[in-house]
This record gives sequence, C-alpha cells and structure tokens, in this order.
Amino acid sequence: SRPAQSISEHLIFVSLNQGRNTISAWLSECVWNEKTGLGCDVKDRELKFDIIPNDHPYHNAKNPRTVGRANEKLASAVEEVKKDGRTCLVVGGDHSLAIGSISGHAKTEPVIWFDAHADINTPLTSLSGNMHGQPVAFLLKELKVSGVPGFEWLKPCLSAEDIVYIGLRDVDDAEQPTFPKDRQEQTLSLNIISPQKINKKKPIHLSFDVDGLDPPLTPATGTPVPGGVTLREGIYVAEQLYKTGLLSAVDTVEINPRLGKTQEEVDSTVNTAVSIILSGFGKAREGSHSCSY
Ligand code: DIR
Ligand code: MN
Ligand code: MN
Ligand code: MN
Repeated sequence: SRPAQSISEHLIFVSLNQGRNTISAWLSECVWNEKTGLGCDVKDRELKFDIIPNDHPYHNAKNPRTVGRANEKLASAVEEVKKDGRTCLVVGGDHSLAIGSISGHAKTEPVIWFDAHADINTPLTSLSGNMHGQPVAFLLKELKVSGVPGFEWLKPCLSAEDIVYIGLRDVDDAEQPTFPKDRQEQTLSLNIISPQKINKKKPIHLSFDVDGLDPPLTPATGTPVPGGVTLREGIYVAEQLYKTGLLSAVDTVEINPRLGKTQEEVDSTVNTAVSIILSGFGKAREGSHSCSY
C-alpha cells in the first residue's frame, strides 16, 4: 500500500545487545501504522554491537574501542540509508552515537545540537570519562582529537560554525573555551538556524538529546538538568525543521527506559520523544488528530 506522504524514514534502533527499547512499540503504532500514524514508508533495522574486552580508557575516555567500533558500524548503516535516498532516524542510546551518525551522513551541515550539554569534552578534558560528553569534539576538525583506539576510521567532518546549539545550560569549565560566548547566548532562542544556513539548501542533521527538554518531560534519561526546553518549544523546533524540507537525518538519544523510576516516567519519556519525532517527520498539530497518544 502507498505511503500517505512522500517523505520516508529509515529507523535504526541502536542498542547494546539489549534488544528493542520501549520506544519501538510506540513508534510502530504512531509512525508506520497507516491508520493511526503518518503512513510513511518505513524500513526498520536494528544494529547490535560488540563489547570489546579489555577496553581500557584512553586518557579519561571510557570504553573507547567498544564505542569506536559501534560508531563505525553505525556510520556505514547511515551511509547506506542516505544512499537509498531516505531520511535517517536513529533511536538510541548514548549520545556518542552521533559520531557515527553524523559521519555516515557526512555531507551535512548545519547540525542542530539539541541538548542541555555541549558534549564537546575531549578524552583529555572529560571529568566523567563518558563518551556521550564528547561526540562534538570528535566530529570537529578544529579540535583534532586523534589517536583514540577504536576510532581509527574517523575523519572529523564538521567545523564549529556548522553547529547550532539549542537548550544548552550545563557546560563544563573545560568546555567553555572551545566555543564563543555569543553561541551560548543564542541557545534558548527559537530562531534556530540563521537564514544564511537555510539558503545554502544543505541537508540538516538534528541530533536531539532528550535532556535538552525540561526533566519532567523525559525523566528516563541519564543526566537531567532543570530549566529545559518546554514540550511546545521542542515540538516547534521539530516542526520548523520539517518545514525546511531539508531535514535529512535525526538522532533521538539518551532515551533510557531503565532509568524510569515508574512506568509513568518511562511512558512520558517515550511519549515525548515520539511527539518530537512525529513533528520532525511532518505531523502538524492542527492535523493528524487520529494519532492518539
Ligand atoms: C558532562 C555531562 N559534561 C560530561 N555531559 C552529558 O560528562 O562530559 N552529556 N551528560 O549529555
Ligand atoms: Mn545531554
Ligand atoms: Mn548525555
Ligand atoms: Mn548529549
């Protein structure tokens, strides 16, 4: 049967050998069920990753080989999806997956980094050692992160000016000097991409960390920070990006049902993520009333 809309998506569920997470059930109802959803033509695939033994830290960066190899695999998967002419949606998972997702998407700019955090630590500056605090640094040509085991395949593909942050409100001291003050001040503005960027007509990559939103909306996430973006603002961002017609790949990350203290917390996290995804793929608030979550 024919998709109701010309846009087609390609979902990649990223899991570390844990099987599908809760979000897939909602998505199957809301996105690829023609009666209740957008009726898009969806090709679905699940990636599984190897855990590399004796994966010692590289400086402060933990599990570099496991994360590096996983990202290499993800980059090829995203590249295939883009070759197939589809919009790519990656559902995860640790935000370090943006390294592979954006590398696989490669010819993209700008990147909209929706996040409470800048994720621009390096293996040398990171205090937590968590790879999800470092993907932007790995992707930036300017920062020249190199020598990290597991990342031999990686070629940094972004310049600082290609990145637009939204929702930023928790930046480490060591991250501060890496980007100019005026960029930080733009962050909660909903004027999200300069007309100049849109005029370039380049494909847009949205890397959406759910912790950019206000914590009660997505409690099942690892590092909530108070004072985040409201649901209405988040949906607005996604709708506006859809309307550009240039949204080419989306990561929705740091959705972790295991961190929900109650079923309600898991449900609200997943419902919120699904709302954002649907808006980014053409669900208008004034239409599609049949999608009843
Ligand atoms: C902190 C927190 N800046 C770090 N970052 C997080 O671990 O590097 N990013 N949670 O999503
Ligand atoms: Mn974050
Ligand atoms: Mn994070
Ligand atoms: Mn993040």
